[in-house]
Amino acid sequence: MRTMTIRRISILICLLSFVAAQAQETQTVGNKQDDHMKWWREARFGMFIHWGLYSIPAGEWKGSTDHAEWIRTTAQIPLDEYNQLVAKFNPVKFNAEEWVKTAKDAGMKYMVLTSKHHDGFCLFDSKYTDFDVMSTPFSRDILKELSDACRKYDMRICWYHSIMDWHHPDYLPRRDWETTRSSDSADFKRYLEYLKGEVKEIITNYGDISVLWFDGEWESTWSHEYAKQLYDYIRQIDPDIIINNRIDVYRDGMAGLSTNEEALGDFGTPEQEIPENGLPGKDWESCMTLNDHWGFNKFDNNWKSNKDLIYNLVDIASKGGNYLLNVGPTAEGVIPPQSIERLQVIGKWMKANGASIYGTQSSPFKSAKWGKCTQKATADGTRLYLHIFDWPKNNKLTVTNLINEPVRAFILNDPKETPLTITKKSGGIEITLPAVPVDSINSVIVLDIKGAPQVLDTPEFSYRYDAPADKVEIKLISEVKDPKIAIYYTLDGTAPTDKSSILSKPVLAKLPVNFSAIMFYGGRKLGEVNQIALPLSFGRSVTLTNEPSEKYKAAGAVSLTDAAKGSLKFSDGKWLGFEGKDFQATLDFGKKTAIHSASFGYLVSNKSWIFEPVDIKIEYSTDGKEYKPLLSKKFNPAMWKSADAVKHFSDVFPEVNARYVRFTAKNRGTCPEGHPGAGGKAWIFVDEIEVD
Ligand code: FHN
Repeated sequence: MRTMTIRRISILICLLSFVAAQAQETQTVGNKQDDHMKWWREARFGMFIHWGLYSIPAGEWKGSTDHAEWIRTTAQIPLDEYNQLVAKFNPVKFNAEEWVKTAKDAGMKYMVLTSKHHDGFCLFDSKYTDFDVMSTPFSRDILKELSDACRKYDMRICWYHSIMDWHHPDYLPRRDWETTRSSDSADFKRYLEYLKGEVKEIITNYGDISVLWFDGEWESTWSHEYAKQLYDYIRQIDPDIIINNRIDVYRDGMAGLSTNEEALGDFGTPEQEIPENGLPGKDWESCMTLNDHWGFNKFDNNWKSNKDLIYNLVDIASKGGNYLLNVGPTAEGVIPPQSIERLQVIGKWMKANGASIYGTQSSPFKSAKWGKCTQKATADGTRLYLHIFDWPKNNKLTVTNLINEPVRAFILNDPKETPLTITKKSGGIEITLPAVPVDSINSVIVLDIKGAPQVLDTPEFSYRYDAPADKVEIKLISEVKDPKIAIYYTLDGTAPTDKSSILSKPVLAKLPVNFSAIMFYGGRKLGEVNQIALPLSFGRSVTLTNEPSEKYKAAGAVSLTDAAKGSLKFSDGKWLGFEGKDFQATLDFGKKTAIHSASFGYLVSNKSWIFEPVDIKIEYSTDGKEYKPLLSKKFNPAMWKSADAVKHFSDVFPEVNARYVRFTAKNRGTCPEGHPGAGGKAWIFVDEIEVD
């Protein structure tokens, strides 16, 4: 039994700070030549291209169909068998100019092609290896044709180059299943010289190259020392070429940002994800696929929607990043039509709204209920681009938290720039919009303001709880110095006004609490109401019958009553996972307490092995020995087909006096037949047990 008694919980809610949110000039990490990043920061949007021998099998190998650019490894193809693909590589439909025009029409400003992926095959004529495109029936230098086409259409050309190389005899380590491929004579230092030779070829034989996009840097044989040698070598050849942070060994996985001050590289590389918040002072680029694969997989029809793609582009720009969107051409050299269709929709939107992306800076707002924001400094102030995905019902767009004097507002793609009515309302600036959205996905409203943006973010509060008292102290995180700012609050969930209690010192509130606060600036309401709702069970002592899994560490039993709810990411540290074991937690109020409702959170993930419990029981006791039933529920065993979801089982019951409340969830034990994990242990992930 493991009891975690909460002595003190201090939770950060959200931030009040009077920030003159200047258009943040992003400073680079690891590279002081800011001017050489200028074009890249203004570009905001590029095309990634994964193309090579792996495009020939198109994801399929001996009956399995989920492969792509990793196929040599994921299908464990022996080298001599994989090398036979060389004789089959003949992309007769490849037309570099068509590819460039596709990217340009999509609004992309640069293209990053895999000159060599992990399989070691070079799409260019290399004097250091015959494992290159010149040994194929195609026998044309693809990097030459693409770089020429890019220059013709004023598109910047960049190369992706893999450090990891599953073909070169000197690269180590071998794949662990390559038991018959000797590594006796392998010499990694000789491989580094080969790599440097190739890199020199691709940045000197094809004119001005804008970015070197390294990858495959994570294996134990690569080091910061090798990275430094390669980096310095490149800088001697081309001091201005932009280099990503995957040349070095400090990338923190798919989050993609460097974790060490000495990390080399000009920008971070989040992959298949967008940082939750902006990264002030850092250059970064999120690379993402259009479906689920980088290299062409003819079975993968899980294409992202146009709305999601445009949302990603705007979300990334609103956080000061670049969007590198991938295409995986076929073995014939054709970009799949489903990719083209989506790129054309994005291009149409960019044609009308590109000014709200190119050369913009990140949003001055920490968050906004009405949408996303990008900004550009103007001669006498700032142009805010308000990206509206959900058109306000009454056609009134209220921009809160902004102190600045509005100058004018109009619809970005209105060539006449017809002024929209602006009304300064209590709570913010209200813009009257047309009755219908101007764009089916994302309508952009221009709001010109005087000066640099001055934003008052919604008040941020912390709260702490001293067990076993049932009171919680709520206070502002940072002192409010501006006498024009006043914060009013209520404790019963009603909307605060300037007639409510004024927040002048920490508030001691009895649990459960429903704290609501609103900020006034110069007598005018400004911003959203911020709420903190804490149940009676918040911060209470919890004892676990079974140990949670070490594999997905959370804060332990205390995470069950800390008011922080897990997301769909079960590995976010907010869930307690139990592999093949039942879950049981006993909450102790420290004394008999009147209760009337209970809630229990759990996760379902059909792609993983996380199932709904077989059943849930909630019981109560006054002495911790004899328990009586409160609530229970059985679940349908076939639930694993349901989509990923965070679920809550909650209900009310006739009021009882309890000191202990026990939550039990029965694990389904093993994954059922037909499930991807058939026979494996089933998981239960739980979070936030609540009692009021
Ligand atoms: O292993 C590669 C993968 O094949 C693909 O190239 C992505 C794109 O950035 N990078 C690596 C996975 O992080």
